[in-house]
This record gives sequence, C-alpha cells and structure tokens, in this order.
Amino acid sequence: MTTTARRICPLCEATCGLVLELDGDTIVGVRGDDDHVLSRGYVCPKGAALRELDHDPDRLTTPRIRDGDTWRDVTWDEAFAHVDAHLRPILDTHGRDAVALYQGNPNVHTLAGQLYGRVLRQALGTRNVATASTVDQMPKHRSCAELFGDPLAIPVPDIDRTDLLVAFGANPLMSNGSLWTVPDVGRRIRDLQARGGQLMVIDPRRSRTAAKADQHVAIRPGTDALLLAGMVRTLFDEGLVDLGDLADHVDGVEEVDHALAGFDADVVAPACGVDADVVRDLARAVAKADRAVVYGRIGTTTTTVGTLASWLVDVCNVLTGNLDRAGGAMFPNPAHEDRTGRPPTRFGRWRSRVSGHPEVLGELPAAALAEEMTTPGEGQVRAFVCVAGNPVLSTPDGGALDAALAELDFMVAVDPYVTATSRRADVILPPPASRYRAHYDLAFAALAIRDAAVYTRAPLPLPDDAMAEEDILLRLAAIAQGAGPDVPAADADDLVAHRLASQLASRPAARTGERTAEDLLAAVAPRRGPERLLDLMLRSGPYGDGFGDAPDGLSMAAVEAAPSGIDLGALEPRIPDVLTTASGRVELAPAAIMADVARLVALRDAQSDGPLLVGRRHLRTNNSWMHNLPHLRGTRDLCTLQVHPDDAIAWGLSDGGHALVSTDDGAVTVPVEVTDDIRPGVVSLPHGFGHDLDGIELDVAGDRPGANVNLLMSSTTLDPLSGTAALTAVPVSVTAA
Ligand SMILES: Nc1nc2c(c(=O)[nH]1)N[C@H]1C(S)=C(S)[C@@H](COP(=O)(O)OP(=O)(O)OC[C@H]3O[C@@H](n4cnc5c(=O)[nH]c(N)nc54)[C@H](O)[C@@H]3O)O[C@H]1N2
Ligand SMILES: Nc1nc2c(c(=O)[nH]1)N[C@H]1C(S)=C(S)[C@@H](COP(=O)(O)OP(=O)(O)OC[C@H]3O[C@@H](n4cnc5c(=O)[nH]c(N)nc54)[C@H](O)[C@@H]3O)O[C@H]1N2
Ligand code: SF4
Ligand SMILES: [Mo]
Repeated sequence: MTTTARRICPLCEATCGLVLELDGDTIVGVRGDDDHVLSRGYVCPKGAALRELDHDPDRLTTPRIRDGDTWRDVTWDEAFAHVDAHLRPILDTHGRDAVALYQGNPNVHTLAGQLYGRVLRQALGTRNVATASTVDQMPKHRSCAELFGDPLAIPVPDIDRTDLLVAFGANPLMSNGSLWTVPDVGRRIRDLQARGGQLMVIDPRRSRTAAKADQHVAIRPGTDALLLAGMVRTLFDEGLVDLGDLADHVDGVEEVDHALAGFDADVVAPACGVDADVVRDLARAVAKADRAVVYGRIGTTTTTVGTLASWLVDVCNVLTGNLDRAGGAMFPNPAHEDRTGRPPTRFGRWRSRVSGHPEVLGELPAAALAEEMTTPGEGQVRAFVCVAGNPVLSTPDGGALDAALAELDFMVAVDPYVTATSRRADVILPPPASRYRAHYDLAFAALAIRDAAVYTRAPLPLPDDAMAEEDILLRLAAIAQGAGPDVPAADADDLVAHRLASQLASRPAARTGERTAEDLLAAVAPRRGPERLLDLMLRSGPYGDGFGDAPDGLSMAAVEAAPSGIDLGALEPRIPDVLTTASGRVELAPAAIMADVARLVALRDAQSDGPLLVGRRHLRTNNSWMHNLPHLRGTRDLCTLQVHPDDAIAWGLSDGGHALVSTDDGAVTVPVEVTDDIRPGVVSLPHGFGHDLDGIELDVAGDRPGANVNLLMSSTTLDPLSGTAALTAVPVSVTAA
C-alpha cells in the first residue's frame, strides 16, 4: 500500500513543495504539491528526480575509513574515534588554524547545515573557514551590508507586482532563481508579460530566459558594472533621479553622482560591446516604468568587480525610487528571525596567512584554501573538514586544491558520495537521504517573493544504522572542542539550544517578553534537535506567538499542521526598520565602495580582445552533483563548449568536434557546440563536471564525466571586497583539439 508525504524540495532556492508517494521505505513517485503556498504545484526535472537521488546505488549509507588505497566500512563510533584520534593531535600541536573548514552549497538546503553548521564552525575555532559563498554571492552580502547594514538584507524582485524586470547575469528559467526564491518563475514571467509588463535580460548568451525576454542585451562578459554605471550616469544627467518615499532615508546620492562622473553611456558602451543608446534606454525604461526592478545574479557577482556590480544594481533601484516598494526590490521579513537593531557588519577583522585576504563575514576566500595547505610555516593548514562541498570541482584552480588535499595529514568529508573531493578524505560520514529528513528553509525564507513559513516533517523515520546530519555535526563539534568522540549528540544539542535561548532572551527584537532562557526552553519542551531550535526562532520571530503573548502567532505546532506552508502575505515596505547601518539610513556611498570605483575606471579602459569564457547552468544539473542519475542527466552531453558560428570558422572548430581551451592555469579538451545563441568572442562551459578522477565512485556520471572548468580558473583573481573568485569573463585561448 502506498502512502504520501509532503517534503520541501531541498535541491534549489525555489524550495518547491513536493508530494512523495511512498511504498514502505521506497519513494515510488514525486509530484508537485498543488496546495503549496509558493510553488503552487510546480516541479522541475530535478525535483522529480528526488526518487532517483534517494535511491541512487552509489550513495553511501555507512561511514568509511581509508585504509591505504582502499576503504573500510565502519560503525559510527569507530568513525568518530578515528576522527578524534587524528584531529585532536593536530589541534593540540599546531593550533586551531591548522584545520580548515569548507561548507558547500547544500548546507543552506538542510536543517542541519543551517542550524548546526555554525556550531561546528565555532567549535573548530579556526580562521581558515571558506564556503561556497566566495565562488558565488558574497559580493551581494558585502554590498547589502554596506548599503543597508545587514549582509542578509537582500532585496528581491517583487515579480508579481512589477511592470519591468531587468535581469543581469541570471537565467532563472534554468536556475529557478537565485538570491530570489521564486518558484514557478516561468509562469510568473508569463503573467508579467500578459499584464503588459516587460522582461529585459542582459546576458552574453541568448539564454532560455533571454529568449523569452522583451529585450535581450548581449553584453560583453565582465562589464555589467560598467553598463550599470552608465545607466546611473544617465539617470543623473537626464534628471531621472526620483527617490520618492525613500528620499528621507538615503545618504550619499551626491557622492555617487560625483564618483560616477566618468561613466557616460558613450564612454562605457564600447567596453560593454553595446550601443550607448541601449544603455541610456535601459535607464530611461527603469525610471519611467511605474514599478520596475533591477536584479543581478551570478554573471554580476563572480567577476573582479562583483561587489561594485551588486551595489550598482541597488543604486539603480534606489535612484528610481524602486527600492522597498511594491513591484520594486523588496526586503522579505522571514518568520524565523527579526534582525532589526543588530550592530552594523565589520569586515577585515583578520587576514589570510599567505595572501593577506581580508575576512568577510568570518570567511576567507575558497580560492585561497590550497595555498594555505601548501605554503609551509606557522599556521599552515594540515587537516580539512569538508561538509557538503566539492571544492575540487567548484573552486578555482581545482587541480591545485586536489593536489593539496592529497598531502594533508587528515581529512573528513560529510557527504553521501565519493566525489572528486571526498575521495581524498580519511573518513567519510554520510548524511541520510531526503526521505528521512525534516525541512524548513531558513536562508530562502529571507529571499522569497512572499513571506511564508513552510516546514515538512521527515517522511520516514531514520533507519537504525543511519545518523542524522545534525548529530554528525554535533559529534564533530564535540571532538573539535576536545570533549572526545563519545559525547552523545543529545548533550551537545542541549548546549546549542541553551545558547540560542539565552541569545533570544536578551535580543530586543525577539518576541520573548520578560522570559528567561530557562522559560523559553521550558516552553518548547519536550522538543529536541532542529525542531526545538526552530520553535524558539519561530515563536520569537516577527510573526511568532511570543510564547503565548500572541496566541494566533507562529510556532512549530502551527507549521507542523500546515505542510503546504503558511502564507504570511505579500512583501511590505521595511525601511527604516530593516536598516542597521550606523546612520540608520541607506548609505548609498559607503567608503569601501567609493574607494573601489577606481578599479572600475581601470576596467573601462582595459580593452581585451580574444575569447572570454563564461559559465551556464542546465535545468538537469545541480552544480557538481546529481550527474549520477540516469534519467535526470538524459542522453545529451551537457558539458559542451558553446561557440558562435563565426568564431568556429575562425578557430577551425566544428560542431561535435573537440576544442582545447586553455589559460595560464590549465587546459581542458571539450566537445564543441556551435550556436548563434552566444555572442561572438564569447565561449561558455558549465561548471561541476570532471568526474573522471581516480577513486570517484559515481558510476553513471563517470561514463560521461565532462571536464572541470575550474582547472582554467585563477585562484588569485578575486573581487577584493568580497574575496569572490572571478569565474566569468575569463580570457582563454581556444584551438581545435
Ligand atoms: N567555474 C565556476 N565554478 C563555480 C560556479 C560557476 O558558476 N562557475 N558556481 C559556484 C556556485 S554558485 C556554487 S554554489 C558552488 C557549489 O560548490 P560546492 O558547494 O562546493 O559544491 P556542490 O557541487 O554544490 O556539491 C555539494 C556536495 O554536497 C554533497 N551533498 C548533497 N546533499 C548533501 C547533504 O544533504 N549533506 C551533505 N553533507 N552533503 C550533501 C554532494 O554529494 C556534493 O558532493 O560552485 C561554484 N563553482
Ligand atoms: N538547474 C540548476 N539550477 C541551479 C543550479 C544548478 O547548478 N543547476 N545552481 C544553483 C546555484 S548554486 C546558483 S548560485 C544559482 C545561480 O543562478 P543564476 O545566476 O540564474 O545562474 P545561471 O543559470 O548560471 O545564469 C547566469 C547567466 O549569466 C550569464 N553570464 C555569464 N557571465 C556574464 C556576465 O559577465 N554578464 C552577464 N550579464 N551575464 C553573464 C550566463 O550566460 C548565464 O546565462 O542557480 C541555482 N540553481
Ligand atoms: S525548481 Fe528547485 S526546488 Fe523546485 S522542484 Fe526544481 S529543484 Fe526542486
Ligand atoms: Mo551557488
């Protein structure tokens, strides 16, 4: 007999609701949840592949220890004893910084990663922490921290009420949205156009989203910041600046005008490879639309000027009065946390040992991991803990990192697969599959187009031989703190809950009344684990029940009773409450960014010819994983070099033939796909491939492994304000192979 269970899809930022059909322990079907408050029944091929993912025969279910060149399956106790025996001496002898931690993308898609990732980080106490943020969105955190005070105050396009969406370097019809939780985005775009609104897309490729757009601007890669600066210039010069209701809340407008003096549309247009009129018309369109929003994603952040581009996106929104109003760029108000009144963020509190990169949000650049491992001296990294990450395939100069991992004294991976990265581990600790896990999206509730609270229980109880990922992280944390391998996860969890309750009891914005930490813990008893933390957060949050003070408010009990989610309404203006800058105002011209504008001048004047490499994503991929599912990956080769027909002729390439793509850092040979969807002079390769290294255990992915584009990327070409690697607009040479 089959049963059904609702489960939030953990595979991308859209956070769709799924209905799993279960036969005993087996998922036999997956469909979209028609009642889900955000996704309304939408499901993409990846979500539908959750069945294949959960039941993938290559998934590990038992911890393993390396024995020379082979692996040995062990019990959980043996695995943690092994970690303790090897990690502790390194910490004791060489200090905290001798252990590096990398936290990959799926950490924001699990309750364990969101609620306990920080616990492990604090327990390790190392400065050598990197996450996928510095190969992704860190520039947006930096610019929002500068503009609004809070790195998590990221405004999102209010797509359902806008008249004009201008998207830079984003392909939501493939990615399903990013830094923007917008499930069912295709229908929302169609609805926008049906009500007379427009979509404009700035992308060197005619992406799936660009193909649906009312206007597509095929920009030269890496120059979005210049184009945006030209738009801002136009706003000033044509008298189109109109802050509307924001006027009383913004400082620095004149400074921005002054700083961008040299960026006339005529000046930037040649560098961007577009007509000056296109730049001016974009600015006019944004200014003149009743409600418009400018949005930038991966093509704008993963460049040497990622923070400047991210800042300029919001400068356009502010100057046209479109920030914080319906149909513009709005701040979600997530139910789990009221962040008002926090101190402004500080940056550069410490620097990396080898290259002196400043810390950003407590992190150092992922690109600098390898040099910290291979450069001898005091503070050299000797051990590595990698949680839900595959940096050999996802970070620049992945080959150098791979070589560095091989030389480490010790490595632990928390990962369900033996990947390009985890194959280097001494111990692999596999988390359970999705059907055994509860879910709530903390990160994405703060980026969603409507406020909503959605929790789904674990569809099935955890098998006896499996360990919850939060317990894996808690036991690692206990080891890191010197408490040994045998501390029960439940004891460590009590400490975590107590710490959170204490913080909430003393945080003015938390709805806790006069209650003490003990009162709060008593109120959420007998819950444990993630649900206890979540109950504390939801009840003290902006929509919370205040532990009884507002009985109709949110609590775990309320979200448990509504597995398709609780809609908390359309986004509402949040300025000035959302602002945590020192001035309490939007600081449009922050000092760090003003100082960085000089590099934009250099970019404007640097004319490179020769091909530039950009990335892309396909609906059927998920960064470096999920390539191992036969039905999902399909029969087409997804790791191809897209080349314009004119370039193919000039470079002697043919469709289906092979090209050698090289940089100073490395070379890959890849199949060629000739297409006029790409701007001449630009080539595109997706990331996350290269599953052919010795020791990887991905049977399906391995027979069509693709090439690791990050072998071409430089680990030293970064956006200095965010430590984010330049993964697009990379100069390459291309020849027939
Ligand atoms: N050249 C280039 N490089 C890029 C990008 C690009 O555009 N171009 N994009 C970058 C971006 S945006 C990102 S986010 C990064 C991603 O880079 P990473 O975060 O390093 O890697 P992922 O490919 O997401 O790999 C996630 C790993 O987590 C494992 N995993 C899956 N589910 C779970 C789970 O529940 N628990 C645990 N513990 N592990 C799990 C998977 O098996 C996989 O090994 O890649 C970046 N790299
Ligand atoms: N199916 C699928 N969905 C995913 C992922 C996945 O791997 N597969 N990964 C998830 C993750 S971790 C993230 S961060 C998001 C990313 O979400 P998006 O940012 O929407 O990602 P992409 O689909 O890579 O779209 C980026 C677009 O930018 C263009 N581009 C490249 N360089 C430039 C440039 O210099 N300027 C401009 N204007 N455009 C440029 C590319 O051609 C591409 O079309 O996607 C998430 N969703
Ligand atoms: S769009 Fe994202 S969240 Fe929705 S089903 Fe697909 S992978 Fe899952
Ligand atoms: Mo990402």
